Amino acid sequence: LARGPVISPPHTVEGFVKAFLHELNFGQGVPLATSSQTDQYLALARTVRSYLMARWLETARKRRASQPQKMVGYLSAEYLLGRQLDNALSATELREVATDAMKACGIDIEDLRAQEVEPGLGNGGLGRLAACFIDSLATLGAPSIAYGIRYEFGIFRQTFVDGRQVEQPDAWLSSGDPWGVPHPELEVPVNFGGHTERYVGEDGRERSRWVPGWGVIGLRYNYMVPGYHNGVVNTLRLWRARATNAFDLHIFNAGDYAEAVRAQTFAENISKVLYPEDSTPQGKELRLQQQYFFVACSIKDFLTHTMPKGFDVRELPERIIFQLNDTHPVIAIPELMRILVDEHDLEWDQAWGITKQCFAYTCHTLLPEALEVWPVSLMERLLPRHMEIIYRINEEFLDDLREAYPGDELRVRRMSIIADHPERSVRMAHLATVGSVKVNGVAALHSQLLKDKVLNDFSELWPDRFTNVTNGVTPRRFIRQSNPALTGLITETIGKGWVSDLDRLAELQAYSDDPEFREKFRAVKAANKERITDVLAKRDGIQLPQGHMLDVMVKRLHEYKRQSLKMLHIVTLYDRLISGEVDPASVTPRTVVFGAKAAPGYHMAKETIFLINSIAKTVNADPRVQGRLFVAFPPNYNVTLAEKLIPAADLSEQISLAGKEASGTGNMKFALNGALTIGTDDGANVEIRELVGDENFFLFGMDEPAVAELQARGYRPGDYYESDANLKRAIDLIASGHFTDGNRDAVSAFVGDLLSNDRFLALADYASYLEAQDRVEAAYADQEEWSRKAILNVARTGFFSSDRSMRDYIDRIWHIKTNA
Ligand code: 26W
Repeated sequence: LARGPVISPPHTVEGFVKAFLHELNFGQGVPLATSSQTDQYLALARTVRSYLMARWLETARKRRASQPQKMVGYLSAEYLLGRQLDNALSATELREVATDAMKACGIDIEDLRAQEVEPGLGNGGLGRLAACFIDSLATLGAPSIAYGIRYEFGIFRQTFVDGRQVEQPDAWLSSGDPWGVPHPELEVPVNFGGHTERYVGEDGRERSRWVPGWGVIGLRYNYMVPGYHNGVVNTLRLWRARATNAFDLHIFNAGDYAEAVRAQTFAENISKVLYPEDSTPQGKELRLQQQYFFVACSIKDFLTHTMPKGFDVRELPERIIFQLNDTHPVIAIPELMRILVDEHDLEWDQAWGITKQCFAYTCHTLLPEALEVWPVSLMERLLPRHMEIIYRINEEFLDDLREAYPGDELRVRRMSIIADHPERSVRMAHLATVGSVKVNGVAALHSQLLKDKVLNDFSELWPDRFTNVTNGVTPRRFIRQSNPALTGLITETIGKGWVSDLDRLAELQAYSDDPEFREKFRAVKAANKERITDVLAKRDGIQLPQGHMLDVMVKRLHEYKRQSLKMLHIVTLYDRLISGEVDPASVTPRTVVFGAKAAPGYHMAKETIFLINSIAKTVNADPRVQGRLFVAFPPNYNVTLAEKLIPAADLSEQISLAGKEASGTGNMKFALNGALTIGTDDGANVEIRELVGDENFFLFGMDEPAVAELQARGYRPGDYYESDANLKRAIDLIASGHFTDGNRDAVSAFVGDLLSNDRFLALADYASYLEAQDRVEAAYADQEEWSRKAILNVARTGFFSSDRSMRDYIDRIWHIKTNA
């Protein structure tokens, strides 16, 4: 029995009620009669968790019993998970049982669902992508483990005070962590600081030894990642930092109790908070500590707990591939070298041969300022042995380069892992590229630009190392859970199975001309609009007008994404209406919804938030545009809100400057939920347009070569302002203080930057954007045609399932076998 299958609580209402009451009574310690909604939510979550746990143990047992298989270790500093309850219920087919069980206890499960605080352990695209990927890996039954950090505070909660962003801490753990399974007994020591020593071993070989200055302990928390309807439950393992006993003992013995407690806090700081920057790394010491902390814990954990005892490290490349989610975990490369050379006593060359095969690197950006670099001085202080190892990796790499490109010292310097200017520092993207089997971008255009621009020297040297894997999103969360109405319609039309085989959406194409199907499709949209109306009323007291086209722009606030261009469009629409230039009855009523957090230190982004709020306030209060134009900016856009908002959208705004958005994943979610895209030729927009067809996509703006050419010629935003009357009127209206209670000073910096700098060429694309928006209005006026386009967007975007992305990684990068 001990080796047999794990016993799960029965999948019956009675069984579930029993398990729930057990959790409520003996976990929460309250009787049903006096329990609060928090008690009930926690007990429900733990009940569901016990069902997951049974499958999790079973998955682990099967893997142990089968032949040793190569695994993937996904290393990511961020996982933007979103709420867990719904996902767990639908993956395990427990939704009905749980709903009925709660009803039997006199509880509406909806009320409990609303209690859950989402774990927001990520900033935006990169973190959400990691969450979609682990969902797909479990659904594919891929042998994998995901590693990250259990931040005590996730992405800040955004509030608006007088239209300006104010950040509040996200204490997501304060009402308990029912999904996390802690293992405090499994401590992983992690060292920092100190110095290195040279010594000669018995064999006469010279070696280096790290004498660390201090250390912390990593505590393991497991989160279960259920596959969809396949019984598989994988692991997301997040690390929490704690002080070592030796560390405090030492100070306690010195008699300084308060100092010892302070030391404890110092160590715990490492997993305290997620850095809210998602493009400009601050080069903060604590961030490097976080990176090394979780990477060291993860590799150690893999080698000591996942691999059998006494296993030969020379076999590592047949047993593991670590996927590096951007450069944040790249310190893993020198860390594995250190383990092989210093702890397993391998020769350098042999260790390097192994290490190079154990990593693959995904780059998620094209902005030069987003590429991480760490000052050598900081590295030497915090990780002296790793710095030594990086020096040696670089030396040998530069030797090879000089051989390959004799006399081309300029190229050698460009490619060096160590930069000399403006400060001696380690270029993490270079280290990642040198130490990986594959380097990939996240959409076709992005991967091409990586090869041609950002990492051009490297792709010339190693053309086969570079590849593309276009991003994807999980249809479980972003269609099935978030859009039950559409899910119902799809299933009744093409049958089951599409949720884990999204290419089957293509079968919907046949219905795009069917009037009855179109009617039902519009009813789905209308129902989702009603739902978001309720949500925003309850959540924020926002009263959305009804019967409008819903135009949505949700993503992090960044200049390259060009929320400011959307703003100029709104001001133009408003100006047309108040100037009497257009007949109000002839314009399509439109509600624009924004959602965006700005990095707390990003001044321009915060000014943009203030301006959007100012415009919203003015527009919504102006009787002249009532019923025609409305602007909503609900604060604290997160995964939970996205799940309600995206299914209701008619129009998806994907308007980044061409060549700047690596991929985008929101764009995919909108298309899959039947919104049409207005977008530039950027990131995955390119592939969306190719798939849905030109006639079902509103393209505008310069493409990447045109952008490059204009910038080479010298871009002068003022010229566009002077020569385009619409643009001039919009900017003048903002500058006049019309939206800021007459206060021109409040907008002068913003307007000044737009007119003299405009780094992301918003003014250059304005006319084209306006023209495309006019095409949108005309198209929307014909609801039959619009429905056809929207249906075809759903039918033709099955490619963007993250299941397909994961299969791509599996087949072309990882070379692992799945159990499915
Ligand atoms: C502070 C340093 C830093 C720099 C970059 C932190 C985080 C980043 C991320 C790479 C930013 C990010 O999330 N990039 C987005 O990744 C998505 C998933 O691949 C893409 O779809 C988005 O286009 C890209 O902006």
